[in-house]
Amino acid sequence: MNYKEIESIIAGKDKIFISSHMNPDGDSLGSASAMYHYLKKLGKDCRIINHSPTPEVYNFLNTDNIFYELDGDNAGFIKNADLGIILDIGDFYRLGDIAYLIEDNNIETLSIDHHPQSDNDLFTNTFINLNACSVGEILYSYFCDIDKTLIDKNIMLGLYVAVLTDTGSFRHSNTTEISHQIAVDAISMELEISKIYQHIYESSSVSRIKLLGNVIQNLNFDCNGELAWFSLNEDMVKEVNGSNQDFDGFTDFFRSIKGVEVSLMLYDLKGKVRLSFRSKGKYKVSEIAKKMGGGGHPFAAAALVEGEFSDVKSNVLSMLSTYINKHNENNIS
Ligand SMILES: [Mn+2]
Repeated sequence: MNYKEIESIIAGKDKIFISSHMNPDGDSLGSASAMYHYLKKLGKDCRIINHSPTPEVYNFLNTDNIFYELDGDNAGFIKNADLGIILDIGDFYRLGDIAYLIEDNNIETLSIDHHPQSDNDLFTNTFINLNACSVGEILYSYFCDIDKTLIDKNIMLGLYVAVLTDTGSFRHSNTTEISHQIAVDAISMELEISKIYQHIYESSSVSRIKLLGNVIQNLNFDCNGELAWFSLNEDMVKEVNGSNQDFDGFTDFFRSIKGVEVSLMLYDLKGKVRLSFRSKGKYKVSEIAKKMGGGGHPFAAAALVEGEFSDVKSNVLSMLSTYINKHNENNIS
C-alpha cells in the first residue's frame, strides 16, 4: 500500500470511526486526534472510539471532547460506519470489544501501524512502516506526501504527542530524522512544547509515586544485574488509592539503571499475568514475548499469559535467563 491508496480509501467513505488498542497511549491518542482533525477538514462524519477510557494525562488533547469510550451509542456509530481506521494496534484483538463489533458487522478497516504484522491481521487494508517511531510519524509522512498544508495546529499537536511519547522524549533508538523534523515543525507552529511535556510527564499523581516507592522496595535483579523485574497486583494499586495508569512507564524507569539491559513487569490479574518487557538494545525482548503468546517491538514488548502467577513468573524468568545466558555464551566463543 502507498499513501495515495490510503487517500483514495478515505475519499470514498463518509462515516468513519477511528480506534486503537486497549489502554491507549500517547501514540494512539495523538495519532487518532491528528487523523480526526484531518477527516473533519475533509467533511467526514467521524468519531474516535476506544475500548478503554482516556488516561487523565491526555485530557489536554481532549478539550473538544473528541475521545469516546465504547458504549451503546458509539457501538451504533461503529455498526453504521463505512470504514474503521485502526491506529497503532499490533494485533487485531487488542481492539478489545471493538474487534467483535467489526467482525460481526463486516466493517471495512484500514490499519496504519508501526508494529510487525501479527497472525491476527484481520484488517481489510494494512499499511505498516516498521521504521517509523510511531503512527504519528507515519501520518506526518502521509500528510507531507499528499499536501503538507493540511497540517494545522490541531493536527500538529497530535503528531507531536505521538512522536514525543513513542520515542521516550526523543531518547529511544527508534528516534528518526523525521521524528525531529516533527519537533521542528511543532516549534515553528508555536506549539507550547514545554507545556505538553509537563502535561504528560510532570503531572504524576501522589498514588503513582507511592506505588513506585513500594515497587522499588521489592525490585529484583537477576542475570548478573542485567535483568531488573518486579511484580504488581491490584491490592498494591488499591493500597495507594491508585489506578491502572499509575504504573505506566515503570519498566522504562527501571531500564534506566546502570547495567540493566532488560526490565520486566509481571502484573498479577488472578488467573492471567500481564508481562511488559523493555530492553536497552542488547536483547530482543519481543522474542521472549512471542514465546509467551504476545508480541511487540524488539526492545518494547508485552504478553498476556494465562496461568497461575507463580508458574508464569518462574516460566518467564527462566526463559529470560536462558536467553540472556545463551546470547552471552555465543558472543564469548
Ligand atoms: Mn506506537
